[in-house]
Amino acid sequence: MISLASLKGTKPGEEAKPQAGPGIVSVADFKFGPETVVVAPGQTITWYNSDGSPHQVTITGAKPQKSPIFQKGQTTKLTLADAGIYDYICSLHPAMKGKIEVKAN
Ligand SMILES: [Cu+2]
Repeated sequence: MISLASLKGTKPGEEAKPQAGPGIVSVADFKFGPETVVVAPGQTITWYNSDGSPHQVTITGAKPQKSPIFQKGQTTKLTLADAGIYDYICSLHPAMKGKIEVKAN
């Protein structure tokens, strides 16, 4: 029997790669892309890991948040309710830096 996962070209434990779009950040070659993601308050931000290495998202600053560690082919998600600019790093690789801009319309 052909599993749905193999039809999508994913391996067990992997998710389908989300299409690039609002709130989607790809993690590849130890970089977050785009480096600054712009979302509305309460909009989910989804990171997709294309690297062989696990990664993680830690929002630093006044309102810290930590995502779970996510492996190759997996996503992690965070939601921020308040407008502002949030710097974040990967706690496993602190040289990896990104920014989230939460902007009310
Ligand atoms: Cu990392």
